[in-house]
Amino acid sequence: MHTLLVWIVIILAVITVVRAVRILEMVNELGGDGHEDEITEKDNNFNGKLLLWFLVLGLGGMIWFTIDARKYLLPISASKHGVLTDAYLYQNFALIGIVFIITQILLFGYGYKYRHKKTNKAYFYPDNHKLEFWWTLIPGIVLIGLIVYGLKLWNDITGPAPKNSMLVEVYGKQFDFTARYAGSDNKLGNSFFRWITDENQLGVDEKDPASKDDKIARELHIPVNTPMDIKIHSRDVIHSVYLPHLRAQMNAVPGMTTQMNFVATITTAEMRKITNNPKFDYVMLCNKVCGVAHYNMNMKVVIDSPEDFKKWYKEQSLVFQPTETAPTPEAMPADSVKGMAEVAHNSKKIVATR
Ligand SMILES: [Cu+2]
Repeated sequence: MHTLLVWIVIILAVITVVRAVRILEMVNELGGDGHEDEITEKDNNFNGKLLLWFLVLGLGGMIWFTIDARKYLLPISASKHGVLTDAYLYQNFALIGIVFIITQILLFGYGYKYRHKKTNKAYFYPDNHKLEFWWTLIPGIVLIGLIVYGLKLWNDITGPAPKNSMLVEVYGKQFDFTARYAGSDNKLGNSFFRWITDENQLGVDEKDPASKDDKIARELHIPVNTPMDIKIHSRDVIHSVYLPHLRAQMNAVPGMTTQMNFVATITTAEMRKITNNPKFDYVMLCNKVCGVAHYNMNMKVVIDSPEDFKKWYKEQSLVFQPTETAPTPEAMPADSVKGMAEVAHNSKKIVATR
């Protein structure tokens, strides 16, 4: 009842205001001298000054917010290429910022300077081909330069990794990541999604000699200053392997292998000192909305000194424990063996394209 009364009062108040405005308009129409709509010199000066205020407050606000938002930025990049991509980002910011500030000053400054005055006469200047040529050519060249350099950075990160890189597979599924290290032969054993079982979560082929020394881990440990070759797979939907502190990201796409490579330069211990946060940990996040628990899909990442990495690596378990017998394509029921042979054949093709 109370709410209803409040609404009735609000509606009546609105109707009253609308009627009052209408009455005022009618009074003006009847009693005015017919020159209310004419824009005076005073109006133009006022609007010109408003443009200047808009420039000052707008630009000042933008600069203040930009400086204030620095606290939300990531700490210094912990990868070699990240330093370059950060520099590239700031070069873009600087260039866009300078052009933005100059054009806004010209836009609002001229809006004020050439506000309407009765004594002013417009100067007719339809075009200038020379000017148009240069203001098209120069930004064009600058943009092409930026894009070509950006593509080069991107290709370095996503192209083939250096020869001596450590090979690691990151396998995403709803809603976690698993890492598989290639071991001393630096070759990942053949894998295929139809070979996935409860015991063989990544569908690795036990018969493949390359899989004998593959190790599985629930944390991604990275030795510092070592080139890493990361091969990425997904079991179900599209996920994304996102390492914000390493400025690295690549989608995990079902049915194909994606890759990225990087060299980590700052260990977890060093980054804790840099960020002044003794609890700091690197993290790998899923960056694609992949389902209900997407928000919680992450993996702890540790950048170790080479000694710490060796120690940790020793403790990790092999994909196939020598004593256990995990199901293999050949150990499957007889009617599925033929299908599996085809699958194995096809998966060889997939591997061959990696
Ligand atoms: Cu995901």
